Amino acid sequence: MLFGRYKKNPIKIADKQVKDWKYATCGYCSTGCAIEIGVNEAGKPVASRGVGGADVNRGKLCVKGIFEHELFTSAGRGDQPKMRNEFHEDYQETTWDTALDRVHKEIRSIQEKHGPDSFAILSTGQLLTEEFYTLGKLTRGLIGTNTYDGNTTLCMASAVSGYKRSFGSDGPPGCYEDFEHTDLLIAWGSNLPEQHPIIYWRMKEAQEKRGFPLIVIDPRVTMYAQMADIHLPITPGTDIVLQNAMLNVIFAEGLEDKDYIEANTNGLDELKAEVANYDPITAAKICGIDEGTIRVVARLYAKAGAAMSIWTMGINQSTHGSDGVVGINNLSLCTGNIGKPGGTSLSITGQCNAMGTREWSSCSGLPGYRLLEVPENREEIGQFWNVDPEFFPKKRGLVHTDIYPAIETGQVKGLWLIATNPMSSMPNTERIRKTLEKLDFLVVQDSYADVETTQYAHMYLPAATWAEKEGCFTNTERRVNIVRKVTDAPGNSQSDLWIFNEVAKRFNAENGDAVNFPEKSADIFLEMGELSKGRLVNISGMNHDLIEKQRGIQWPYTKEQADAGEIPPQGGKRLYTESTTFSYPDKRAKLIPLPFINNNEVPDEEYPFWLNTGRLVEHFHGRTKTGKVANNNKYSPTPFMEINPDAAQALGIQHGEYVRVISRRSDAVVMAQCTDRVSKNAVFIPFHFHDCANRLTLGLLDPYSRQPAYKQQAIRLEPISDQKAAALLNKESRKF
Ligand SMILES: Nc1nc2c(c(=O)[nH]1)N[C@H]1C(S)=C(S)[C@@H](COP(=O)(O)OP(=O)(O)OC[C@H]3O[C@@H](n4cnc5c(=O)[nH]c(N)nc54)[C@H](O)[C@@H]3O)O[C@H]1N2
Ligand SMILES: Nc1nc2c(c(=O)[nH]1)N[C@H]1C(S)=C(S)[C@@H](COP(=O)(O)OP(=O)(O)OC[C@H]3O[C@@H](n4cnc5c(=O)[nH]c(N)nc54)[C@H](O)[C@@H]3O)O[C@H]1N2
Ligand code: SF4
Ligand SMILES: [Mo]
Repeated sequence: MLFGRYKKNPIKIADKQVKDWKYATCGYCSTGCAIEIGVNEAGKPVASRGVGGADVNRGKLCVKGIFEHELFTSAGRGDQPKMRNEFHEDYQETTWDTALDRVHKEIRSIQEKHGPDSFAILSTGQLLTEEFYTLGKLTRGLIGTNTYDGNTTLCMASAVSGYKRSFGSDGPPGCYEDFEHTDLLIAWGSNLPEQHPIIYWRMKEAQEKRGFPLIVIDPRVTMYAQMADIHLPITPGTDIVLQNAMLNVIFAEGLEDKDYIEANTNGLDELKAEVANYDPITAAKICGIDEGTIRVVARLYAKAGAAMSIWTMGINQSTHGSDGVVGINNLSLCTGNIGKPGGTSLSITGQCNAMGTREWSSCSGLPGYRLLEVPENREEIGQFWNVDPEFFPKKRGLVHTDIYPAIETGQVKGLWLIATNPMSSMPNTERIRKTLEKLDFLVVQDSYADVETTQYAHMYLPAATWAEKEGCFTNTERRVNIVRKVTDAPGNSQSDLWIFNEVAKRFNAENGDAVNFPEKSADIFLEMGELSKGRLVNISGMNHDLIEKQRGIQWPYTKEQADAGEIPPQGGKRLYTESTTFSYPDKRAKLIPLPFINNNEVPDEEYPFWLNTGRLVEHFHGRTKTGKVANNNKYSPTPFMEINPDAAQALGIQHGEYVRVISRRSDAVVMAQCTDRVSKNAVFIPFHFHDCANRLTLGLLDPYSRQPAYKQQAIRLEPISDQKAAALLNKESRKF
C-alpha cells in the first residue's frame, strides 16, 4: 500500500547551488555530529548536511544542526570592539589595540590594588579545545589569577565530581556503541530525544534491533518518558533514595556481582550498612515510586547481562547532584557494569565542547586532568610552559557559582566573561544584575553584540563563532572531532584564539616573552598531544588531518596502540576495561555510602507548586543563536510554562493565557500551556527566554560540585486579568 504524498506533487527542495562542502562538527550540543556546510560559488554558506561516513550521526542532523549555516549571517552579531569610559558612559567603537591594551592595563591595575585573585575569568563549554588550552596557559601561566572557572559548573560539575569520587578521575567510560550491546537502559533525568536527538536516534535504532527495556526516571512525562517501557515519575530531588533502595533490594536478594566487587572496589561494607536504611517501603514514601516498582526495576537492572545508565541535568542540577552520580556509579560497580560493552555509567554531556574544557582549559586545575594540588603536576606543567611552578596556586580557587557572591562582597572587582551569559543562565538573575553593576571592570567576549551582559560591560570584544574558526571539540563519548573554517567572521570580529594570543602578548612582554604561544590551532593541538602522553586523556596519536580523515577519534589514542592494532582506527571505545584501570593509587574504584538529607526548597502553602526548568529541542540556551534562526524560533517564540490542565482549571487559567509566576526571588510572566506532561503540583518553564525562568530560580548549591539545583524550587501562580497588558509586558521582556 502506498501512503503519503504518492500521486501528489513531491516536496521540492530548492537547489542551493552548492559548489563545495566543508567539514565541521556541530556547535550546539555534545552529541558531536559531523556536519558539512555547503558554500556556493561566491563562498557563501547556504546549506548544512550530516556526514554519512561519520560514526556518531551516520548522515543525520537534528533541527538545530540542519539550519546551522544560517548562523553566519544571523542578526545581532558583533563586528567591532566597543568600550565605555571610566564613568561607564560613551559606549563607543574602538580599535583592537586600544581595547586589548586597556584589558591588560585594567587587569593588572585591579590585581595590584586588590590582589591577584581579585580579577575573575569565566569561560564556557563552547570554544574550541585549542582555545581553551591557550586561555588556560594565559590565565594560569601569565595573568596568575586563581579566580578562573567555566559555565560547566552550571552543567557538568556534578558528573565530574561524581566520577572523581567513584573512579579517582573524570572521564566518561562508555560510548554510543554501548547501546548496541546493552540488555537494559536506565535514563536518569535526561530528555534525550529533545536534548541529544541524534544520540537518541542511535539508542532507538539499537533498541529496535535488540528489544532491551528502557526505564526513564523523570518527574515530567517527557517525550523520552512516553517512549519508555517503565517511567518512574520520581519526586523531584530524591534520586539517591531510589538508588539506595535499588541497592537495598540487590543486596537483600544476593543479585550483586560479587567477583567484580571483590576484584575492583573498596567500601562494600560501609555501602551495605547505609543502604540497609532504605528498604523499598520507607524509600517509596520519600521518592514517590511504589515499593513493588522499586523491586521490579532493581531486579531487572541487576539481572540484565549488561546494563547501562545514562544521565543528564535531572541528576547533575540538584543539591544531591554529585551524590546522584556516585549513586549511579555505585549501582554500576555493584553489578559489574563498567568497562564492558553495553555495561556502563555514561554521563551525557551538555555543550558542544564541555568535554574539551574539562580536559584542557585548566579551569579546575592544569591541562590533561592534572591537579593544582599535586606538586608533580605543577612541576611538569611549569617546566613545559617555562613558568615557575611556584607561580601556580597550590589548590583550586573559587568556582563559578562562588565568584558572583565574591563580587557582591567586594573580594572580586573585575570580570572577563567569555562565551557565557549569566543574565540568562545563572539562578536568580535579578541578583546577578546587581552583581554585574558592582564591577569596576567587566569585559564581555561574545559572538553576539546583543547579548544582555553587554548592558553592564565596560568592554565588548566581538568573537568569531564555530566554523568561522578552526579547531577541535570532544563529545560525550570522548570523541575528538574537528571544525574546519568555513567562512570569515563578520566585520572586524576575531577568533577567541586570536584574542587570547593578543592578550598573552601584552602579559608576556612583562617578562621577556618567556612563554610560547603558538598561533596555529593545528600546532597547539600537537602541543596538547605532547602533554597528554601517559595521561588517561591520551590524544598523542591524533592530529587535525587524521581526525578529519577518521571523522573523529576517541581518546585514549596513541600511535603505538594504533600501529599495533590494539585499538580501532577511530580510537579507544571504553575506559576501565583491562587496559585502563581506575585512577586511585590502588587502582580500585570506591563504593560510597550516600545518606539522604532533604534540603531543597519544597512547595508549601504559600508557594504550592514545584518549578522545574529545562530545555526545548528547537532552542539552545539563551537563544543568541536559535532565537535568530526562523526555522528554530518559530516553534516557540514566546516564554511559556507547562501546567497541568486540572491545576489550571482550579486557578481559573485558560490555555494560552498569560500568567504571573512568583517565587521568593522575583516574578515572571509566561503563557500557560495546559498539558498532562506535568503533574498537578508542578510547572515546567524552559530557561531559554530572557527575564523569565531564572528570575524565579533559587539555585541552592551541591556541596561537592557547587552546581545549582535549577530543577527544584517552589512558586505560586496568579492569573492576570489584563491579558493585553501582560502580552505587552511580555513582548518588552522578550529579546528578539
Ligand atoms: N535543544 C537543546 N539541546 C541541548 C541544549 C539546549 O539548550 N537545547 N543544551 C545542552 C546542554 S548544555 C545540556 S547540559 C543538555 C541538558 O540535557 P537534559 O538534561 O536532557 O535537559 P533538561 O531539560 O535540562 O533536563 C532533563 C530532565 O531532567 C528532569 N528532572 C527535573 N528534576 C529531576 C529530578 O529530580 N530527578 C530526575 N531524575 N529528573 C529530573 C526534567 O524534568 C527534564 O526532563 O542539553 C544539551 N542539549
Ligand atoms: N534555569 C536553568 N538555568 C540553567 C540551566 C537549566 O537547566 N535551567 N542549565 C544550565 C546549563 S547546563 C548550562 S550549560 C548553562 C548555559 O548557559 P550559558 O553559558 O549562558 O550559555 P549560552 O546562552 O549558550 O551562552 C553562550 C554565549 O556564548 C556566545 N558564543 C557562542 N559561540 C561563541 C564563540 O565561539 N566565542 C565567543 N566568545 N562567544 C560565543 C553566545 O552568543 C552566548 O551568548 O545554563 C545553565 N542555566
Ligand atoms: S544532535 Fe546535537 S550535535 Fe547533532 S545536530 Fe543536533 S544539536 Fe548538533
Ligand atoms: Mo549544560
